[in-house]
Amino acid sequence: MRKIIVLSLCLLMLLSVACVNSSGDEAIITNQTAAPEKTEQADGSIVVKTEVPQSAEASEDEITVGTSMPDAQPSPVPETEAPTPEPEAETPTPPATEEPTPAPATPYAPDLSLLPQQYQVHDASLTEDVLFRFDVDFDGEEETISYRLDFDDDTTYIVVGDQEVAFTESSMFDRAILIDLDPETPWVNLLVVIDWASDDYVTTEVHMEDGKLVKGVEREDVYLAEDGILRVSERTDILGTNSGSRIVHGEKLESDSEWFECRKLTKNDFTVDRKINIECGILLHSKRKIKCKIDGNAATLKKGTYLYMTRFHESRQLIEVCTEDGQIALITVDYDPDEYTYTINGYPQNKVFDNICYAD
Ligand SMILES: [Ca+2]
Ligand SMILES: [Ca+2]
Repeated sequence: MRKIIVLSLCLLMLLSVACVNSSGDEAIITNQTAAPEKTEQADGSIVVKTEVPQSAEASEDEITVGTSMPDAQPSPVPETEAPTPEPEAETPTPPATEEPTPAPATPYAPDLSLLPQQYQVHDASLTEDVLFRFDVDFDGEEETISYRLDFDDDTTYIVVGDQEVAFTESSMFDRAILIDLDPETPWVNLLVVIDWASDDYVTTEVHMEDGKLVKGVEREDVYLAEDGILRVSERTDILGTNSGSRIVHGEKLESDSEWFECRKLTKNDFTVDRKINIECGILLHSKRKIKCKIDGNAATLKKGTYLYMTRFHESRQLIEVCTEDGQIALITVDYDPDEYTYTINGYPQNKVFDNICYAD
């Protein structure tokens, strides 16, 4: 019994000490695990009592001890949400009554699908004729295009409507081509081809601009090829009387190519017509070796080669030839003004080929 009393006193002392410590270090121990409390039962067994951990709310209150915190603000009472008004039915907006933008006026143009047209003079003695009827200045009125000749003044007059242009010292009016060379200009073009001598053609572009009949550029022999493409043919005296052509376009009758293409020979020209082509100087026979370029490399055509010219450069300083066996070669050409002749490898061309022919 005495032993029990002593143990009880000891426990009371321990509890009082623990209470003092817990009130002094309240803020500190809240984060520590409290030691389990042991109680000895009457039968001598010891019961261990474990403290239930304090709630987070209590812990928070304890931590705030001694700390200056602002007074807690009352929680705002949530306002009752006002009912969302039903959206009003959308009133259809009437279409804006804007003035309709006038579409850009489409420039008037006559039926250009009727062009090109070509008139070829067949009887040079006729001085009055109708070449074309066409609205050449897009004013809705058709003009008559005709011509007349003044043999006393050696002048050809081209008449368009109530206006005319004169070609003085003109040997012969040969043909006219009515064509639209530029879709941007409100007029069509008349190409007047005059033969000033024997097959020396000059083509002049004529059109009606701002009510006036005006002359434009001049070129040599402009004609409509079989495929309807406009080409210009030019003459040359290189390797005889030859001509070549290239495509022209626009009102300036310009070309994209620097080369004039000559007539290409067919297999028949090398077989059936071979002899006559040699006699006419179409197939040339070389009397000496000719320095040239083949596929960009320096080469030499042997003496006795038969060839013909396939192209000549607009500078008249370079020609392309094709040999009888199909080789394509470029030959440099010079002009000797003292001898009025072209030279090849320093020799007059008639010393290089033995059958050069001239037509006039
Ligand atoms: Ca007109
Ligand atoms: Ca035009």
